[in-house]
Amino acid sequence: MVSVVLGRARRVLREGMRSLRMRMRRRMSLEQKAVQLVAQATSADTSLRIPDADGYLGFDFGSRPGDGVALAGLHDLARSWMNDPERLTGKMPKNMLRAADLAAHPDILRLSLRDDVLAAVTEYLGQVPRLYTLRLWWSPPNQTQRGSQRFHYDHRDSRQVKLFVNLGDVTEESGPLHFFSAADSEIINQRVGYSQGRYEDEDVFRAVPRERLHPAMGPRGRAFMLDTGRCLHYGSRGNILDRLILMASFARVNSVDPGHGCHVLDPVRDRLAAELFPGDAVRGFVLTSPR
Ligand SMILES: O=C(O)CCC(=O)C(=O)O
Repeated sequence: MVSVVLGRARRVLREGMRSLRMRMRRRMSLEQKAVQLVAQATSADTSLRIPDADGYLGFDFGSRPGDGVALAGLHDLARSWMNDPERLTGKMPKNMLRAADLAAHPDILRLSLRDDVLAAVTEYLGQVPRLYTLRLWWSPPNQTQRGSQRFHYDHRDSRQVKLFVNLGDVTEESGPLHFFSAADSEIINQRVGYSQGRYEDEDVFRAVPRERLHPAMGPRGRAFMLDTGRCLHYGSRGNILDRLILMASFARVNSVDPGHGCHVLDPVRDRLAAELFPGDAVRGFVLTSPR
C-alpha cells in the first residue's frame, strides 16, 4: 500500500517537474524571440525615446494628419458608446472597449501599435513587448477616492510601459492621470517605503513636494508613455468634467505577473494579427497571448 502511494506521488512529482521544465523552456525561447526582433522593431521610426531616469515621455500623438482624424473619430465613437449601459459597467476608470470593436474599428489597434510607440517601448524594455491590455477609458464626474484613484504602482514587472492618449481635451477638471518621475518616485520609496498597496497623499507629499507631480493634461492627441511600475501615479480623481482616453499596456513577454488575461484582446489576438498585420513579425509577436 505504502509503495503504491509513494509510486503515485513520484509520478505526480515527475509530471510536475516535466511541465515546469517545458514552461521554462517556452519562456526562454519566447524571450530569445523578443530580443531577436529588437532590430526590426526599432528600425522603422525612432523619433520617440523614454528617458530612463524619468520613466516617462509626453508627446504629441495626434500631429500626424491621418492619426489626428482617427483620434477624433475614436472620440466620437466613444461618446456614442456612452448611450450603451452595458459598456458603462465596472470600476473606475470605466472601460468601454469590447473585443468585437477591434475588428470593426481597426484604427484602435493600428494607433496603439504605431511604429514610433513600439520602437520606444522596445528600446526601454530591451526587448519587443507584449500588449497585455487595451482599454478605452471613460472617467465620469465623481468625488470618490478608491483603487487607482489613490497613489500606487503597477506590479506586472520591474519595468512596464502604458501608453495613454487623450481622446478629448483633458484639463485639471477632467481627473487627469497624475504621476511622479521615476527619480522622484525613488525618493518617495526611500522616505516612505516601497509598497504594493496604496499610498496616503500626505506621506507622498511629505517626501516630494506636490509641485513635482505631473498631470497628463492636454488637448486631444496629447499622449504619455509611462512606466507605471516605476512612476507612482493615480488618475480619475475629483472629476468635474469627464475624461476619455485610450490606454495600451506593454510589458516583457516573461513578466513577473502575467495577470489574468485581457477580455478585450484575448478572444481576437491571433485573428487580428493575421488580418490587420499580415506578414508583420513584430506586431504578430506583440499581439500573441502573454501566457
Ligand atoms: O488614469 C487613471 O484613471 C488611472 C490609471 C492608472 O492608475 C493605471 O493605469 O494604472
